[in-house]
Amino acid sequence: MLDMAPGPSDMAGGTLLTVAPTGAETAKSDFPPLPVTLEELVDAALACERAGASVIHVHLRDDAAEPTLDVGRARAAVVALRESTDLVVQLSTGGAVGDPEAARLLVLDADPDSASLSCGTVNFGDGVFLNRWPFMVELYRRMQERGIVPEFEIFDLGQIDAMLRLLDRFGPPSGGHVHADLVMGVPGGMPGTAAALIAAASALPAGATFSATGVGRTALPVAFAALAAGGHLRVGCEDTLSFAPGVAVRDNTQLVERAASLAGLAQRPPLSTVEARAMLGVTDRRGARRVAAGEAAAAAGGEQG
Ligand code: KMH
Ligand code: ZN
Repeated sequence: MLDMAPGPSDMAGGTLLTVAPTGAETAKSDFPPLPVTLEELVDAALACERAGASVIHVHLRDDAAEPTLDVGRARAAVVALRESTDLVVQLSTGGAVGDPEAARLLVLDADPDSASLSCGTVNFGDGVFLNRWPFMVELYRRMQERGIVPEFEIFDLGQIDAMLRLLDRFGPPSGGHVHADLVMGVPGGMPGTAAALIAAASALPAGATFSATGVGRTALPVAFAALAAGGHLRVGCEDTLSFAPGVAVRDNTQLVERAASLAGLAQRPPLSTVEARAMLGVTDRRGARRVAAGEAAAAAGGEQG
């Protein structure tokens, strides 16, 4: 008998795989595979793209491998990643715990495809990750003005209410699609459990999509729960340094490969970068720039000739 029942792939399509390769909280000296130079970042991005990633969530490091929000470095990373990969380039506006709001806003000047927008204040281990409402509004408005697609970072259930309030007061995000990333298992945030994931996913507005990442040992339970609930996956050394109990992660590619195989088992294989852009409402800024550059060159040629 033919099996005509819709399967998970019919219901939810493929899986968006985001890699978060670096983060701001782990020291290079504590975890040498962490990509911190531009060259290491691009190498990791390329390998992760080959393994199935379609989005890269980027935190920058300075020459001493310390977290930085330097706009020049951010711009260089955006340009280098666009030149070498087709990944959707998402810059973190979260930075490191304690980073000042003004510097976090300036990250948008680097002209990324997408940027993270954390939806509220949360205890973050021993620190406090501060995201005041007026700051969230400013980030959101600037992203709307500049055509930068936000990814709403949700660390706790109430933050979904803050996201809904942004949408309600200021209208849809650039690109028109709402995509949230559930960051679970942060000490102080929502736990990395299937129950918490279902509660958060159920609170999202109709038509929204979500990815999920489980920090530390919650990585696998969160990944399985996200796939079962029709969600997408974020993996990487920003969130996970242990591959299995007592076994350190080799590198970001290993985590993307594992996520891609889980997605394949769920009959929801990784989305291509083209499919990811379509889903998120991200326009290809490289294409726009190429067209603009071509038009400028043609106009200059016309003027000279
Ligand atoms: N480093 C965390 C305190 C983001 O990238 O937008 C915040 C963070 C969120 O990683
Ligand atoms: Zn981040």
